[in-house]
Amino acid sequence: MRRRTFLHQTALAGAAVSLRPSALAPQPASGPVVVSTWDNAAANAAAWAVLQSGGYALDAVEQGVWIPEADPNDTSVGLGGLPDRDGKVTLDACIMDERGGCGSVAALEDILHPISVARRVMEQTPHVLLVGEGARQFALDQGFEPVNLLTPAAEAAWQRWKAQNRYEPPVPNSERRDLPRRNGPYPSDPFGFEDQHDTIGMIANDASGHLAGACTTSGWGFKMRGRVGDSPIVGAGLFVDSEAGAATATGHGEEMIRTAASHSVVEAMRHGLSPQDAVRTVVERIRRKMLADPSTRQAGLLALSSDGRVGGFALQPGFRYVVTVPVGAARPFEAGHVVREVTANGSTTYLVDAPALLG
Ligand code: SD4
Repeated sequence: MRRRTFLHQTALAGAAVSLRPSALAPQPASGPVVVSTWDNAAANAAAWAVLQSGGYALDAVEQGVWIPEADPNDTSVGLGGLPDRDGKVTLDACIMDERGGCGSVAALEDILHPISVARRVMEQTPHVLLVGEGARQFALDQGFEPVNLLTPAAEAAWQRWKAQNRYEPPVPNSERRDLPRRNGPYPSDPFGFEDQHDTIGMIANDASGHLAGACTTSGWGFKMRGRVGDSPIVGAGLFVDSEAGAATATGHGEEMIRTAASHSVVEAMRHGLSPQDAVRTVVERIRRKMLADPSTRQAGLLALSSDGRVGGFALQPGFRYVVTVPVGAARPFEAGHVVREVTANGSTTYLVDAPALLG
């Protein structure tokens, strides 16, 4: 019996009787799979370029998230990210491989690709997490060039924010640049800034069955100096365990940290839940444990099982994700509305509107 099949069946055998596999459950993927938060199709394409040629999942997720990190128009990842309330762009990132190896950086300044610094932490130090000036010094010692990450547009947004100087959490779904801001069904932004947060969480399975994940962000726009979100926290913004699967999170990081959200999703899969049931279960838990008004928060979770099935679920409507699989492969997800489907370079990429608890 193949090892994965054995693990899957063992997990199901140990699960409660009510955990019947859904009749809609997709078949395990027959090739690589890459899944990312929000409409990060360009990042999936970069990851696919690695996976398509038989490359390593860890390289795929690292190179995939380089795309938004280097995009000055993405206002919350890497270059062009909105600064903290003192005007400094500070970055959080985490990476994990199929062995459970992990590295992360938090509150890192002046470095274009925090994900690659996180990988160096994993590969070149005995540690998991480096923060602030120590992380910056480590990056420079490793040969990363210092760059100014504060673009004129982000600085102008910060100046506008300072004029109002209201310190409140970001609006849910502010990543959705296509949504009407003022009169639509989603709450408008009290600051008048449309993109206060954004994060890419990417999880992937390569053709050899290696799982990996990466998560990178500049966090809340105009956050308190020193604030660290869930993205660099292993188990909160990202978790990978080849025996069960991988998960990543986006939205209000404090909620993810309080519930160890990504780890919880992977544990749910380990105990036999499908990826879709796992993300739903954990969003329900986040909602139950929430101290704030849930209508003011967003939590979006993605899961990829070790046999290549995908789940996505959110607290509020509006969370989207992108999945890329080989052309001709069955859809690896069982729920959600497909907004767009594009076939290119031997792959099909689906943009999926995730189901939501409050939707
Ligand atoms: C954070 N979780 O820093 C990140 C922000 C985010 O979509 O995911 N935005 O809390």
